[in-house]
Parts: sequence; structure tokens; C-alpha cells
Amino acid sequence: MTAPDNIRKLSINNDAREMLVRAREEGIETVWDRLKAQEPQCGYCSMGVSCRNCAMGPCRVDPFGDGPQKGVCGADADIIVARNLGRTIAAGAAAHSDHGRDILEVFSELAAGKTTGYEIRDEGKLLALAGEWGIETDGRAVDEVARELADAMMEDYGSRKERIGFLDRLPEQRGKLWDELGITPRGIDRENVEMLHRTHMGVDNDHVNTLLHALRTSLSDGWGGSMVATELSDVMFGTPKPIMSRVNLGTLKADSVNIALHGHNPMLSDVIMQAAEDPELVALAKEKGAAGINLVGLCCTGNELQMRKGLPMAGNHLMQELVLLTGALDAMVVDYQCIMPAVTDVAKCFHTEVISTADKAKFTGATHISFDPHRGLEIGKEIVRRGVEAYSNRNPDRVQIPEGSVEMMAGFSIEAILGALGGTPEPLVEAIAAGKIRGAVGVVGCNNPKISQDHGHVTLCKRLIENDILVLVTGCSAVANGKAGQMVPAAADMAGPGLSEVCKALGIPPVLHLGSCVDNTRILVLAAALAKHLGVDISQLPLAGAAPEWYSEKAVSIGAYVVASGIYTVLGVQPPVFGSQNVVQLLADGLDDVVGAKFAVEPDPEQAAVLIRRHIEQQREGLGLPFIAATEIKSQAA
Ligand code: BF8
Ligand code: SF4
Repeated sequence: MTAPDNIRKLSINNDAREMLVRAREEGIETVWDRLKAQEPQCGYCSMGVSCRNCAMGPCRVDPFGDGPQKGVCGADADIIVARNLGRTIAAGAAAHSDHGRDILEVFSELAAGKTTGYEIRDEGKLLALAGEWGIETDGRAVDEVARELADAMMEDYGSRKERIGFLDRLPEQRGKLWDELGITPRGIDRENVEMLHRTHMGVDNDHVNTLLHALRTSLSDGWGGSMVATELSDVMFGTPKPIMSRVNLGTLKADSVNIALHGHNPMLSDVIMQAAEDPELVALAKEKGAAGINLVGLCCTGNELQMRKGLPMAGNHLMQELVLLTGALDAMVVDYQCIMPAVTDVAKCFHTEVISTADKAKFTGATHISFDPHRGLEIGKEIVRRGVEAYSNRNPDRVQIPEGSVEMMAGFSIEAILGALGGTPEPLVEAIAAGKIRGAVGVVGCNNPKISQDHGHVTLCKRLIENDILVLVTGCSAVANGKAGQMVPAAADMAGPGLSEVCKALGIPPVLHLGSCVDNTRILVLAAALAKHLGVDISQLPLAGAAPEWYSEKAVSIGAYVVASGIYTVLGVQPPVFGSQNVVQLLADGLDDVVGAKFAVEPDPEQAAVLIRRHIEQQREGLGLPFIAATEIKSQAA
């Protein structure tokens, strides 16, 4: 079907457009309608110059100089913008790190033998981690080692140490630089709490000092909480290996019970996948007239399961309401983060049951089934049973599933990437040195209804691979690239000659799926390993980061820890900092002299690709590698 222009511009994907047409026809409100209703959005807030940190306010300063230049307490634009950015980073870092803590708590209970439905699936990784953390492994029982590792990681959340445990992974230069700058993260919770303290009225009133701590806070996420989440998820659910899967709304099946797993934490969804294979529940589904039980993923819970088990993905962030509009979803199981409160409103227009599972994330209008790892499998079965029961309420006349799904490959943990290279980064280094691969870029982050859905991700990645730049994706970017067909080995044909040759030799796509958003830590680990291998700092490598369609506070924390780790990062959506020239100057320029990397903002993905290619060529030149002159790059973009 062809959607009218006003709908076509909202998303580049036909499945989304078809559901948007249906939403308009049936008068069902979606995120795009609500964005429109909010416009024009507040200019002060968009520029970051409004403050409601205390009851003398709320205040705003006028960035154009006509109105007040200071809040009631005397805070100017620099202070207000820096404080707001610091709080945003703290919220994002807290979300990732608390997710990590939840995984760690289940891991600890597993080690104590108190869970059902969990096991240590990657003992080798557990032992390697224990070794890294200085825990004796020789001759000891695995669960004993696991308990000690869990305790050591728990300590990282507090503030008992000078530095958190994963920092030994850093190249020496980077660790030293952070020490000199005073931004070495000491404790995961500590840096977050200190950020909130500093941004209370009358504490840190020097915007540079505030922003340095914002970097420290983000590092406690990237090299702390998120890294705990990734590493322990690998231990408990398996370290991903390349696996084929499918993506888009066509992964729903009209003849089956359809259950979507939405959110971020794989703890419960992993046992739900086990439960969906339970013969009794499959028989129940058949009794109700269904062919079977079909699970699909949304957002990062989906990514976690796709990486390890090939779970088909219904879509990314902006698909969460549209999947309900198919009328074919019997249950949406949610944990936390990026789940729009609106899902229960849309679900009401159909028979879909929304089931919330995290006690810290309840939704009005949802059925709450509290997750408890001690009864993991039992709860998983209870949830699947509800989905099967809900199937009986489905109205077949209201089912409309967009046709066809797209094949994609997932599962590129660092272990898998190194495995494909024969166990060492050397072949990758050689390919980069020879210019077959010019560099690598992590393209990460969300969808944002302010940008045509997936346009930023797909266009940027396309241009990068055409220029022999290897792309590593996570989160919603992975889903976007998957739908565009850029994540199968055959997509090597879309890449430039050098990258194409390497991909074909290894049988891998030019855009590699590294997992969920906490798995951006895999990119950090790879970057650190490459830098160490070459004896240079991360900031010298031909690497970049990009978040073309970001929306979330977590994405801001990611961007901050990527830059603080020494990687140039281009944002596609303007962050609310433009009310302070000093803050903008620092982020977009000054930081380069501090941490060896900086931010750029470029909404046009074609231009973002040019910026990134230029940066990569400069980095190559710095390392004495063959490079393409900037003028030549410019002409390629024309
Ligand atoms: O953590 S990319 S919209 S789903 S925040 Fe959310 Fe953004 Fe998607 Fe995953 Ni990440
Ligand atoms: Fe206003 Fe200062 Fe209070 Fe913020 S902290 S609301 S700028 S008085």
C-alpha cells in the first residue's frame, strides 16, 4: 500500500506507515500526534536555560539578552545549562547502572543457589572475569567464585574504593589522564549521588567543574554499571555468537499467540522464552485454536534476546504503539525504560494485555505480575499463560499485520568478533593499516519522532560502509539497519571495495549488531583492546560514535562516556545546551584539549557522514596510515 505524503514523512518503513494509516483512520493517537500537540515546544527548555531546582524558582534566563540573565539565586546561563546537563547524565547513568545492579542481584542469588530458571551459561567468561577482578579461581567451585565476584561488583556501586573494577581494561594513558583530570569513577552510585548534590542550589557554581563531574558520572555508567550489566548477562544468558534472525512487524503471526517482550532487562524475558516452549502451554495455545506461541522483541529487551537466541524483532522505539495497532498482539510484557505510558492507552483499543513486571516500573492500565528470580520460571509460565488466554479475546477481523519480514544477523560480542578474526585483533589492525577498513564507527541510540523514523540511522550507516568504514550498532540503530537489509552477509555488496572484501572473507555483514544499549560497553572494550594492542590511547584510533536519532537521558550518558573515553561523537538531535555559548564551546571544541575528543551536532546524516569520514582520515594521518585527503572526501559527498 502507498501511504499519503504526510504519513510517509514520519517513517522510512512501510510497516510503520501502514499502521500509521490505520491509526489515523481509527482515530488512535500515537507519539507523532502528541508531538504535534506539544508544538511549539518551550524555547527556554530546548536551549537548557530553564531551572526548577528550587522553590525560589522556577527560573529562566533569556539567551537573547532582552530578559533576565540570572535566576533568582543568581545562576547564569552557564551554570543552569551545565547543571541541567549534569542531571540528565546522572539520570541516564542511573538507569543503566540500576539495570546492571538488578542483573548483579540475580547473579548473586543464582550463585547462592536460590533462583529457578537461571544458570551460568558461560563458565569460561565467569572465570575470566574473576581473574580480572583478582579473585582466586584455582581448585574452587564455580558458585563460590561467582559469589565472590558478585560481592566484589556490589562494592563497585558503593564508594569504598578509589576506582571501579573494570578500569584495568583501559590503556595506561587513558587511566592516567582521568586521574590527572580527577574524573576516574570511584563508585557507581557515588558519582550519581554527587552529581545530584553538586546541582542542588548553591553547590557547584562553576560550569567547567560541573561538566567534568558529569563526565565522571557518565564513566561510572560506561565502565561501571553498563559494563556489569553486559558482562554478567553474558555469564548468565550466554555470550552472543553470530545468529540469524528477522525483523519488522511481519514477524507477528496471524495464526499464533503473539507476545512482545519490551524494555531492557533480559532477566525475566529469558525465562519467558523458556516458558514459551513448555509443552503444556504450547498444548493450551493449540487447544485455543492457535498454531503455537510466537515471541517477538521490542527495544533492548528484544536486542538482548535476539543477540543470544535469534528472537525476531518487531521493531525499535517508535514501533511500540504500532505493534499494538496490528490487532494481533495478545500480550505486551514490559520491564523498564523507553516504554511509553501510552502503550496501555493504545492496547485498550484492542484486546492486548499489557503486563508490567518490575516493581519499580508500574503502568496504570497494565496487569502487574511482580518479577521474583526465586520463582523465575514459574512467573515466566504465568505470564505466557496470560498471553495464551488473551488470544481467545482476539478479534480476527481486526488483525492487520504488514506483510513480510527482513532477515538480519545479530550476535557480535567482542568474543565473537575476535573469534571470527582467529582469536586476535591483528587481522583487524592489518585491514585498518592497509586501508581496506578505514576505521570503525559505533552508531547507537534511539528513534525520536522529530526525525523521520530510521532515516538518520540508515542513511548514515549506508554512507559509512560505502566509504569502507565498519559500523558497529546497538539499541534502536540495530533494528533500523536490520530493517534496511544492511545487516546480512550479502550486504557486503553495499560496502566499499575494501570493507566488502573483508566482510566476504569472514562471512559477516558490514554493519555488526553488538547488542542492547548497555552493550555499548562492548565498543569501549574493543576500542581499549585495539589501543592497548597498538600501544596508543583510544583518542588516537580511527574511531567515532554517532547517535543520529537519540531521545533518551541514557543516550546522553552514553555520548558523554564515549567522548570522555576519547572518541569523537556526532549527535543528530540538538541537545538542550545552546543557551550557553560557554558550554557549547566546551563540548564542541574545548573538550578536545581535555579528553582528546569532542561532540558535534549534525542533523543531516549525509553531512554527519562527511564529518565522521574527515575525522577518521585525520586520525589515520595522525597514526601515519595511508589517508584520503579531506578535499577528496568532500567531493565524494557531492
Ligand atoms: O536503551 S536506543 S530508544 S530502546 S534508549 Fe531506548 Fe534509545 Fe532505543 Fe534501548 Ni537505548
Ligand atoms: Fe531559580 Fe536558582 Fe532555584 Fe534554579 S536554583 S530555580 S535558577 S533560584
